[in-house]
Amino acid sequence: SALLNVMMGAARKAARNLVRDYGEIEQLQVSKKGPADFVSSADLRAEKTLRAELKKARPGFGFLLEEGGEVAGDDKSQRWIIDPIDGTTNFLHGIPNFCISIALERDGELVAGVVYQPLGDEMFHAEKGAGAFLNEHRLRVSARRKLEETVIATGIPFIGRPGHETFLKELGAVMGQVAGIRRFGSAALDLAYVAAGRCDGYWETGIKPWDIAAGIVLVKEAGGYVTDFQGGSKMLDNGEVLAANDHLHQPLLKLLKTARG
Ligand code: 2AM
Ligand code: CA
Ligand code: CA
Ligand code: CA
Repeated sequence: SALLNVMMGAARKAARNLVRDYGEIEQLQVSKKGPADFVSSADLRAEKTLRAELKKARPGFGFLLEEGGEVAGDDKSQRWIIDPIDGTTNFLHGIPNFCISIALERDGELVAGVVYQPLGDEMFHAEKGAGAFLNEHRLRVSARRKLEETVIATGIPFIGRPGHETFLKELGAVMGQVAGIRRFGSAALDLAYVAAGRCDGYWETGIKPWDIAAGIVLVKEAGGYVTDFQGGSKMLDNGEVLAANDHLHQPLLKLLKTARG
């Protein structure tokens, strides 16, 4: 669609500089926003490009940007939710698992999402009602039903973030039941992997709207379920997310709830 083309075009443009910067990581200016929350000149430049491109194509829309915060638009009903680099720690360490994440929220509902992994040239995209895709291939969540056959992604709380004790309980409960657990370091890509059926599920807490907004659209359009830990849809508000296929979502939710006590 025209909308997705705008989003994908912006992502590709911002990605060109990211790929260049990735090869010259030592040249980047890096500062800390929190105990382990790094931001580099590459994050800021990517965000600037995304903002300019999207503004050019849809002048009235507002923004929610990881680095720039909220920017009101004339059109109060539509805003972009953007993470210019999801997986900055990976990016700065020369680990290729990072992406650009762009979602469109309309009347409080997520209606389109793009997650672009530039080094693998993997463009995940989805629009509400029109399915999810990786490049031109239609995506479908995994069909696995047996927990013991599943690979589940998660995020480990970093220094300065609460929830370490609770996470260890969750991990203890899940690791005893599944084939494997993965920690890739980009929430947006974790959700894209669930949409693609590469991972059977993903959970994390303490996550921000720009980490998951686009990925949520991908998983839903690939036939999966995404909820918070109450089974509701307040993921953007409470920062809890559990994504899985329809067979595994309930069992995983139960496991996590029991573990948390
Ligand atoms: P980021 O790279 O955009 O900051 C992985 O668990 C998720 O947490 C990623 O989406 C990552 O997004 C985010 N993250 C990693 N380290 C972080 C930190 N120190 N503070 C805030 N968010 C962080
Ligand atoms: Ca960050
Ligand atoms: Ca992020
Ligand atoms: Ca980021």
